[in-house]
Amino acid sequence: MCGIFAYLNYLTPKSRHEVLELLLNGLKRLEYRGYDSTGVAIDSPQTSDIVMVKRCGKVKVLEDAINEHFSGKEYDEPVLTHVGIAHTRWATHGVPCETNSHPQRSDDENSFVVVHNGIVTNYKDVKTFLEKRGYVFESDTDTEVIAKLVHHLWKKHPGYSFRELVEQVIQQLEGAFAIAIKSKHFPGECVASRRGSPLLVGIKTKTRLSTDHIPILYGKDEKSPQTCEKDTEAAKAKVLPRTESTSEFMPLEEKEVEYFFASDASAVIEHTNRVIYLEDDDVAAVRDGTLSIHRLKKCLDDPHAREITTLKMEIQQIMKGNYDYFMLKEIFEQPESVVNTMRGRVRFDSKSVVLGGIKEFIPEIKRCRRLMLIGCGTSYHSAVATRQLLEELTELPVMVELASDFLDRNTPIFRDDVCFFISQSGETADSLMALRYCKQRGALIVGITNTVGSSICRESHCGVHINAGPEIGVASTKAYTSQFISLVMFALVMSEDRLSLQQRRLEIIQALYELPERIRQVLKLDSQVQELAKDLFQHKSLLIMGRGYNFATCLEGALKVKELTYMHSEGIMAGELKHGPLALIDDRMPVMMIVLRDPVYIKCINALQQVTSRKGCPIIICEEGDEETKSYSSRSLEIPRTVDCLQGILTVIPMQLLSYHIAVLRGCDVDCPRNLAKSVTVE
Ligand code: G6Q
Ligand code: GLU
Repeated sequence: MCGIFAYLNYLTPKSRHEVLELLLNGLKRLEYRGYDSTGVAIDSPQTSDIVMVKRCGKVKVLEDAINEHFSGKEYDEPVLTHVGIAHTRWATHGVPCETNSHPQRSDDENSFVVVHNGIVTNYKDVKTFLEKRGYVFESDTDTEVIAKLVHHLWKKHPGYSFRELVEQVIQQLEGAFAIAIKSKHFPGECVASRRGSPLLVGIKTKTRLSTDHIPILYGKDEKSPQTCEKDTEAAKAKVLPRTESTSEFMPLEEKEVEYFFASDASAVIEHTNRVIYLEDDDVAAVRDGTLSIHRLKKCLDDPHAREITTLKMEIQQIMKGNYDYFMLKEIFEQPESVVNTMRGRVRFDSKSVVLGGIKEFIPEIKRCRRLMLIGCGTSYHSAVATRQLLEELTELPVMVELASDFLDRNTPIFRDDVCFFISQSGETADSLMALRYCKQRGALIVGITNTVGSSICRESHCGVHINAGPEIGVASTKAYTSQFISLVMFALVMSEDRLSLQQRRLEIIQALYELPERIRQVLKLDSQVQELAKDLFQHKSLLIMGRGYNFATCLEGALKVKELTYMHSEGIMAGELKHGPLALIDDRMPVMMIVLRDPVYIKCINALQQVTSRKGCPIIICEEGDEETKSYSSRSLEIPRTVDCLQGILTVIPMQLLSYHIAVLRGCDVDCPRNLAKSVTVE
């Protein structure tokens, strides 16, 4: 949800134009995270002031405004040290408009400006507190309280450093945030922090970095607390004392250095592959080119330093290449992404499967009472898709849960439960909250994510990285098939020593081996799917029916259609047809039915007949050469045969393509569907 990008160059001359270009590029890379409005703040060339440009709409609109606003020779002059912050928003508080866009500011003079990702849940209390002290709010955002609170504390405590001020502020905030702050009173400095929302720091130096770790500096009490008055709700929150760094380590000090603060790695990879993933409540501050990471209090097991990790991501992975949209590229990447998910794990010669990230926990998992698979949206569907196989190969009860509903119900969780959290981004707030809920109750937490360094990754006891590569399109495609395969691999690991299941395992491993080629065959249906899209795109609704291993495809297909085309679509369990949905069927209602030669084939044929006898004209997804099934309709898509439990991977691809083509025909923005964002870091 939303993208933060900040850039600081120290003793590395850059003109303001170059800085702006860097900021805009960063925002473009993050645009998939939120795109209803955007903004930047940089230093003015004439004065010591901060200038901001904000616009409603996408980064392109901001770019045009910047070209108009920041013209003139002074913007070409190189500046040795400069800080710029930028934001692409996904509104939670206040409609998308210029005033509500970020950066949000402390006062008319732009003394402190902040970009924020997340929600400050106690913003009303803080606002009341500040209003009583004369602050006049101009936006409807929760974020504005952050800028104004830093300003208030700065006036009260003129001796405090920028970092200390921010430390005081985050003590007052509840909810989730990642923030980057810039101030005209602290030129050349940037302070960033996070709690619940992701944030990383990229470091670029001319020569090799002098260290692989940045020490964490822990504060110690020095003075009595006296930051906020005690007469408001906000002030009732605990105010921690001013801190001083105490550490035998030295912070990162490089002569010429550039720092990037970003919500995710895709925004920094073109500049540097050396990053630090910040943890909750870290305060990262750059002053005189020196980066230091601070925490207020040291807990028992806290580490001494944050590691500087090397990103494995390649720049091509986040470029569109020859494709019009990221989503299309990602759909067509699936023959390779599924191989990457299996690489080094499925050994086709010895017919064995090893999942390094959970290997040591397998005995514990085998002893568990039940498996719980928890996720949201597409990730939840991957759980639905593999539940049946997991039940078969693990012989354990398997519960599949939507993270939000799971939390609403206060679901009972026990120490001998194993809870899987499936999340492409690894940052989805609902899933993360559910993870913490289960962890507190002593369950074993297994993360299935696509994002190294993400919160779910870090907070799990063990996990599987699905290795699908960066997924930029808001509609999840290749992550789904890779999550699916990761869970299938887990089922194979769990059944390794079950003699009675050996035949079944061999059949699945063989099918996994053939899968990339089968996916390639399905992708060849693209032009046929495009023709079907032409039949469908002017309709209001699309029903997608199936059962057994293909029910998840119906749910996932309907989700794709809804989010990309804004058309109504519903995934229907074919067995439920006669219990209600059949009433929708007539000769005009568009219907797709998945009817494959698996154990539920006859039941699917019954459903098909129920539809055709009500004059329904379904588009059928059937197996290659299945003339009998095809004869029920004039329109069909034939997909290659594979083992029943992997069919869902092949049947979902035509649905991904169909939603894509319908969206294009309806003139929708495929990569940035309205009202959505890639990483949902708010509950
Ligand atoms: C679907 C969307 C969405 C996504 C959920 C969960 O196309 O991408 O449904 O799957 O928002 O996200 P995570 O997998 O990142 O937790
Ligand atoms: N809550 C903030 C707002 O609505 C930030 C939203 C975001 O993460 O983009 O402005």
